[in-house]
Amino acid sequence: MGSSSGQPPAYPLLAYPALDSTNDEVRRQAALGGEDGLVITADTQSAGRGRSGRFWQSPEGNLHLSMLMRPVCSPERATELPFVVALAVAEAVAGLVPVARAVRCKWPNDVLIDDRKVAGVLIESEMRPEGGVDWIAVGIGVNVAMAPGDDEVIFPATCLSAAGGRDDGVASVRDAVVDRLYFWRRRWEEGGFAPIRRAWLGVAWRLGAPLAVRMGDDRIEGIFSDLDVRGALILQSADGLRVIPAGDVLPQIDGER
Ligand code: BT5
Repeated sequence: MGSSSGQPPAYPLLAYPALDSTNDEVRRQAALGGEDGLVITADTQSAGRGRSGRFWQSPEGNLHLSMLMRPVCSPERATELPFVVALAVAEAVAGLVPVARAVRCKWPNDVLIDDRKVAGVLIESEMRPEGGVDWIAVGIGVNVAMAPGDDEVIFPATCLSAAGGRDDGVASVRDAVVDRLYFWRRRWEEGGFAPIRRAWLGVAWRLGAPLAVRMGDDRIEGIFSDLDVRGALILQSADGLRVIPAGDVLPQIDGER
């Protein structure tokens, strides 16, 4: 359970060798009265998941972390949180790989190194029966030592070690992620979404360039021109501006490679 320096971490941590999913453990801990800021990690997950119930490969050597948050904002502003988290993870990752590597945020909440996905974020929450948010699970997976092969994933993946990252172990990646998470969350609470949106756009993957997005059965292409005030993706497509609240950015547009 120690931190990378051998000292106990400066934040509440429950570190497990194995779990179904760290997000599921947040749900259990929340029911037991777990407090805001509690960090849960598992060396491996048997049922690690991505968005829309997709599977998240969770081998030992990678970081699987969830933070329990008690309500941080009004429910209408929940769409802002993924960007706060992605930004924190991107900054942590950028501090761990050589500066020549391009660390970017892919809409809505993935982190890429040189066009390959190194981290994903899954945010889940539950309401109180009487209304209002009870808890939020901020789930983060960072590929530290291993990444799935290209034939196993919808978007090519990489890991910190393949990107020449410092080999200080998972605990140091965990500490860096938690540190940046606290920092960006405070920034968001104090300054609202504007500074988050600005910083995220500053490291956005393919801003100003053609992008293809899958939304349900639709595939939309256009120039990635902006992020709206709620975090929706704005594409300049052949038939005008398209505002996309949710979807998957594809690795390439038609005609590429
Ligand atoms: C995500 O979903 O990127 C969110 C992943 C969140 C994982 C963390 S680990 C800690 C916490 N506990 C959990 O149970 N989950 C969170 P999405 O954008 O839907 O991407 C999922 C897709 O990425 C899969 O369908 C695969 O194609 C691909 N994939 C699976 N494992 C991967 C990995 N380790 N690295 C890169 N891509 C992966």
